[in-house]
Amino acid sequence: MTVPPGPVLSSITNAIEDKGALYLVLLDPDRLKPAENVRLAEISAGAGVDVLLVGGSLSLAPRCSETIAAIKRVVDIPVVIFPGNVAFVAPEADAILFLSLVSGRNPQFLIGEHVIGAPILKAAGVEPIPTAYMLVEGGRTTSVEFMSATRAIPRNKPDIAMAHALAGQYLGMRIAFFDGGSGADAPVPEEIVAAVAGYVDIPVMVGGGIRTPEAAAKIVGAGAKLLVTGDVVERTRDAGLVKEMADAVHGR
Ligand code: 1GP
Repeated sequence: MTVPPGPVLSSITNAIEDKGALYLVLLDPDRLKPAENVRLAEISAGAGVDVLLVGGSLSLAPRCSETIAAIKRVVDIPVVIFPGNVAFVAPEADAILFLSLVSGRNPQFLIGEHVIGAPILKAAGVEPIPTAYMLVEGGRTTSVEFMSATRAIPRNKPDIAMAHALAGQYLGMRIAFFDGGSGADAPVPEEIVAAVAGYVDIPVMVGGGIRTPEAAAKIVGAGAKLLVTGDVVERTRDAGLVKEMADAVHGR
């Protein structure tokens, strides 16, 4: 029996068909207070962002649920958890990226957190979106790399990236997410994005170190269907820039 995609994944798939590529903004409850993230959510939704991600690497403050509940009261675009670990599970979210850190060899982040989290998600009714998560060297040691005790894929090894994404697809994952980590010096190379996008059948998602509409357009031009920014929106809080980023992703 094939498990059908849930409503959020279906809406994302349909929106990709419609728009070509989608723009996702990441809000981190550890970095900003709930009210500040709500403001960024409003700016994002008003500027054409397609999906909000909420999460990060640590969850030092137990604010994920509170932040998501507050965001859900003011925006109607999907709110999806981007978890660093099982502590991020929040029943208020529409869905969660059910990430397996396939670029690493740490069983905790390949399957361990998932076994703890799966029954919690089922009880909470949060849709899991099975996602192959791959770190790519971004020029500095990222929080994810340190917290997961894994190594990133070298920037000059598209063949390694391709094999990981295909393995994720063959394991049934629905998205191949390549991340340079928040604040990466440089985004995931276009060569990697193009090589993977031409090789696998699942949508390629890219994040980490994307700061300009031009950089976003290049990554989408290389074949990314889902593009994530966090840091630049958080730092600038500039609705005009968010709109320019959204337009670049949507090819306008
Ligand atoms: C990090 O891909 C996200 O996991 C976002 O990265 O904060 O650098 O935009 P930035």
